[in-house]
Amino acid sequence: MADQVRYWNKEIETMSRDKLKDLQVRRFKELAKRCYTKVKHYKQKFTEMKITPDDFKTLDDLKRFPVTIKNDLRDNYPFGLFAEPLDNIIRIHASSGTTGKPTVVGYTKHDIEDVWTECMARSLVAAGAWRGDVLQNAYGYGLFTGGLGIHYGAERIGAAVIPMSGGNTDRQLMLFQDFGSTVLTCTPSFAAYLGELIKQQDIKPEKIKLHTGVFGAEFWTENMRKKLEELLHIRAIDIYGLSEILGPGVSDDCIFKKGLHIWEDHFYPEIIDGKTKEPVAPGESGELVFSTLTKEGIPLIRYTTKDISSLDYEKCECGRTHTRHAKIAGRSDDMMKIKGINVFPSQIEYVLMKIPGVAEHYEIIVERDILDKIKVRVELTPKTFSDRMSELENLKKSVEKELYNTLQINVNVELVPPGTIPRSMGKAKRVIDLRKEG
Ligand code: DLL
Repeated sequence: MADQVRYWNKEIETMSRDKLKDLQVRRFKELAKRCYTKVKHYKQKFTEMKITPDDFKTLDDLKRFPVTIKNDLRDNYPFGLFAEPLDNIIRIHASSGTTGKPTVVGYTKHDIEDVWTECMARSLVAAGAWRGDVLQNAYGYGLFTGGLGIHYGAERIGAAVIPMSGGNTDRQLMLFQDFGSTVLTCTPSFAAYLGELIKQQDIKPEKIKLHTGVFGAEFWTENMRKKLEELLHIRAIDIYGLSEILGPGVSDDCIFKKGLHIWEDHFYPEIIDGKTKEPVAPGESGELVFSTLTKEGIPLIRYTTKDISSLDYEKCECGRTHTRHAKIAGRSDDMMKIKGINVFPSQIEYVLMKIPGVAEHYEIIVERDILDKIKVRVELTPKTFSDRMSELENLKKSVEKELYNTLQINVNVELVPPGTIPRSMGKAKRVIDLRKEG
C-alpha cells in the first residue's frame, strides 16, 4: 500500500491560503461576468436582486449573490443554463432524478480536460493511486458521471484502467485475480457486495492485490469504512461529487482520511443553514454550496447541494492547503422526521456497522401507523446466523438498544438471514418510505 504522500499538482495543491484566496476572488469575478453575460437565468436573477458582477469585490460579497437550486436546472431543461453554444460542448451527462426529467449538464473541452480530468487526477493520486496501478473501474459508464469521470482521471495519471462498469460480479472477481487489479473504484455498497462474494467463494487473500478502494456516489459512514477495509484488505477512500458541479472529483480523502479535500481553485465551497440560506459559523455543519470557478459549459453560482457537512480549513498532514469537508452525513431531503425527532439514515448505518455479527446489508423502512415509525431490517453474517435462537434474541435487543441510545426513538429491528436484502450494483436504496408509496 502506498503510504507515501504524492501530489498530482503540487504547486496548486499546497499553495498558500492567501494566494488561493486571491485566485478565488479573481475567478469568482470572471464567473459572475460569464453567468451575467451568457446565461439568461442569471441575468434575470441579478437584475431582480439589483446587483451586477461589479458588486463582487471580496469573498464577503458572495452572500449578496443568488443561490442556485436543482429546480433551476429542471426549469431550464435541457440546455437553458448552458453558457456556451452546443458547438463548444463536447460531452453531455445527466443525473436521473427520482421525479420527472433528469438534470442535464454540458462540458466544453476545457471543462473535461482542465477541470474534471485534472481534479480526478489529483483525487486519485491523493487517494494513493499512481502510474503502474491497475484500476478496476466499477462505476457505471453512461449518462451517470461516475464511470467516465474516474476513467479519464485514471488515464491521466497513467494507471491501467479496466473499464468494467457496474454489475457483472463474476467477471469483476475474475479480473481481480487475473489482471491483478490494485485499485477498485465503485460505490461502497457495491464494494460490500464484491467483498461478500470474495468471502463466499473462498478466494484466497493472496489472489487479490487490491490496496485501495475509491468509493463514493452515496453516503457511507466511518464504521462502514472500517468494515470495507477489513473485508477487502484495502485503504478505503471517500470520493465526492455531483453531476451539477462536475461528477466525481469535486473532493476526496487523502491517505490520512481526515476529511475530503475540495479542489478549491475550481470550486468555492460554503456551508449554509438549510432553512435560512445564511452562511453558518466556521466549523458548523449545514448544507454544502459550491460555485464553479472555472467551468464554461454550465457555470453555477452558489449551487446548493443539500448534502450535509462542515468545513475544516486547518492545513492537513499531507501538506495540502485546500479545505476539507467532513464525510457527508446525508442529504437534508433524506432526513426523516420520526415522532418529532430528526433522523438521518447515516446515523442508523453508523450504529449498525459497529455491532459485531451484523453484515453490511440493511434497509430502513418508514411506515405510518398512527405515528411514523422506523423498522430496520438488517442481515446477519453467516456465522452469527448459525447461533442459537436465544442469542439472536439478545442481539436484536442490543441493536435496538444501541439505536435508541443514538436516535432517542424506538426502532423495531428485524434480523434477517444472509442474502435477504437486495444487493446493490450502483447506488444503494437504503430507505423504503411506505408513507410516500402508500
Ligand atoms: O454520484 C457523482 C459521483 C460518482 C461521485 C462517483 C463519487 C463517485 P450524482 O449522481 O449527481 O453524482 O449524485 C450526486 O450523490 O449530491 C450526494 O448526495 C451523493 N454523493 C456523491 N458522492 C458522495 C459521497 C455522483 N462520497 C449526489 N458521500 C450528491 C456521500 C455522496 N454522498
